[in-house]
Amino acid sequence: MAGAGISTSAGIPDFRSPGTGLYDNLQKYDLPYPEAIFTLDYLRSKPEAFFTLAKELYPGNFDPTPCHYFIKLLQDKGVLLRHYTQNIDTLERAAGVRDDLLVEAHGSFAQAACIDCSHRHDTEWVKSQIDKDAVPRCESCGGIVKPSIVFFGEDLPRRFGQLVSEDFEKCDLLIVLGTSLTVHPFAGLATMPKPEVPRLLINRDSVGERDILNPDGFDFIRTNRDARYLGSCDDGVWHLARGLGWASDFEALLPEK
Ligand code: CNA
Repeated sequence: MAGAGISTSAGIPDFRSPGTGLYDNLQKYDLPYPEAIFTLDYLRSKPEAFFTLAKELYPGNFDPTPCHYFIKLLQDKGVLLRHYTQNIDTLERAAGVRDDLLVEAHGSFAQAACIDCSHRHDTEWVKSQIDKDAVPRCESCGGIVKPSIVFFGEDLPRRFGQLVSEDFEKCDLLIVLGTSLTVHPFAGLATMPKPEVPRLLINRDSVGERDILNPDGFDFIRTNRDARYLGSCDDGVWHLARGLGWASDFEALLPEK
């Protein structure tokens, strides 16, 4: 399972890293609070803010990182049961992770619909509007056309709920990459493997640790079950690839510089 931290080395800011994260750099939008940019109420009142950001983050503007290619390597080795991502940048697809092995839990830019009448719109047209700094408006009712990324308060795609129980029944290792584990229900996936199943966190800082509010969180000190690599995701997956004897296969997947 992964979050924005696997894409920061591609040049896409995450939400919460102090200084570089989006939440520290949203002053130009004059938001009442940072998360407002991903709420329907704010979208209705000031759509320009979200669409300016969407233009910046639009797929096609960035390349996958070594960490994305590591996920592809797990797929090629036949050991990837599923990749759950919170990211909306579609860099997993760009690295070659197959649709059937991917759950884009917070949606993506792959579809777009009117927030009032749900009428679907062509994504190329939506992109062309965003590119020229226009708010895409529904041809049927004039409502705002939003890419199918999940806003706060919206339901996750059906596929997420459909796959979670069967996947975590089978999961025999969970790797958690580049996420602060603060956005629910996604963050709860970290507590879903069976109690004996090992969990590995690769992240800049330690997150998701066990406490009174999170009794099934990681315990890196008292158990052998949970392990952490504190550093960059790209470095962390390189350590893993070398440890597994896959360094040359990994190297072969990476595009030439
Ligand atoms: P977050 O809350 O911003 O947390 C990111 C985590 O990654 C933090 O713990 C960072 O310390 C860590 N981190 C950042 N860079 C690295 C790195 N290079 N190596 C290792 N660790 C790193 O982001 P989450 O994904 O946890 O929050 C969920 C939100 C963020 C989702 O709803 C996403 O849609 C949303 N988001 C997505 C993108 C994207 O698609 N790339 C970008 C920004 C935000």
